[in-house]
Amino acid sequence: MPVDFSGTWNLVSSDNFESYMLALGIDFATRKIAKMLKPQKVIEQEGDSFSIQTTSTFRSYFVQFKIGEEFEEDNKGLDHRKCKSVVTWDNDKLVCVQTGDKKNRGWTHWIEGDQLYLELRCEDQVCKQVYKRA
Ligand code: YOG
Repeated sequence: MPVDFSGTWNLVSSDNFESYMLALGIDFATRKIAKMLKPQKVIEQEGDSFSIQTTSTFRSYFVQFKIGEEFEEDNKGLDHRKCKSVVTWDNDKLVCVQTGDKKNRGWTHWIEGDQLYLELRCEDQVCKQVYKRA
């Protein structure tokens, strides 16, 4: 029985987000706004089907996937670079590999206690975020 990520989660901390955005080529002005945001994630998990809605006052992003099934990601409102993404389980961690122009791009989600963790990777940068249940 895998973990259940379902729920509403609010950002409580974000480490190295600026460098992650820089690695993604996000411009200065956008980075200044983005680093002030406190996004909320609404995750729905039904068997192997997931949706993740990340909402903020500035931009929002929605993604839907099934474990092990590659999908096209447009990263609309983020860096707008298309990539081929696939999400798999690594024990109780959800691991996404985003293949495209940027090397080593992807993310990992896991839960510890009542907190949701997110590691965002791009090239040599890793941003670590922590979310708490709303
Ligand atoms: O989450 O891929 O939960 O999609 C990463 C922002 C900031 C816009 C957010 C909006 C990367 C300006 C998505 C922030 C920086 C900066 C709220 C993280 C790009 C643009 C949307 C992500 C996964 C895993 C699901």
